[in-house]
Amino acid sequence: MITLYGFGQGFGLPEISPFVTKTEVQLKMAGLAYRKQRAMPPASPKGQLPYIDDDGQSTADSTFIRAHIERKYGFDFDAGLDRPARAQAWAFERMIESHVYWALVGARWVDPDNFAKGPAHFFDGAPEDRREKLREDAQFRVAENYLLSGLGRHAPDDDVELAVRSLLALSVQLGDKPYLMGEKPCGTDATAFGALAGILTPFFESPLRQRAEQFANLTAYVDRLMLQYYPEFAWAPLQQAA
Ligand SMILES: N[C@@H](CCC(=O)N[C@@H](CS)C(=O)NCC(=O)O)C(=O)O
Repeated sequence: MITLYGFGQGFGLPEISPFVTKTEVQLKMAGLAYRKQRAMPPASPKGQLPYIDDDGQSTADSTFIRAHIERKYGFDFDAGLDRPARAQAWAFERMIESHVYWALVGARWVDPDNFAKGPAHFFDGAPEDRREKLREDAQFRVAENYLLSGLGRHAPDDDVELAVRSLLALSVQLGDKPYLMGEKPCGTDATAFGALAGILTPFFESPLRQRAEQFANLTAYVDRLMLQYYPEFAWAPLQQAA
């Protein structure tokens, strides 16, 4: 049995972390049974979530987990795609994880209002005399990573402009297809869904979310994949809200 370690529900999402969402959707795509357990990043062999335990074998990092599933269970997430299409899917994945993701981090962690209503609550259970310091330290550390990612150097507005270029690329790639690479979901759909749902969740107000909402095919895509992979989750369709 596979155990997936993640943050769990929150922020109007079935899973707080885009990377954990990616892995969870890929487990569902592969039709593998799993149980999910809450954890915090220091518990992971690589200090980040997600990680999995598969019959005593620990694998950390969403891409290595995907490789583990492909190797151990013989499931090809990109079945039906030729080599150029696989390369294209990988390039989109890297764009999402190395670029779009950081815009999401900026909106959640650096924006003071969003931080206060969201990530600050990770520390609610900490001893009262240390709680505020832990919050400040964590926000500082994430803001520093955001800066080092490159995108944070352009905050507060130009970072959104750059991220929107990537959202436009995703929107153009999706077009009026059901999935990014065609009629069937591929591995990168899990990545795109995790990041887009994380940006579009109504829980956080942000210029990034407002701009993302302008891409009607991306909002419809998130609604569709939410229903497909998390049918039990109470998600108010974005298309209705628009
Ligand atoms: N490359 C990793 C990235 C995972 C990642 O960034 N996870 C975040 C949550 S979304 C995390 O655990 N951050 C805690 C930290 O970096 O200290 C993957 O693909 O799994």
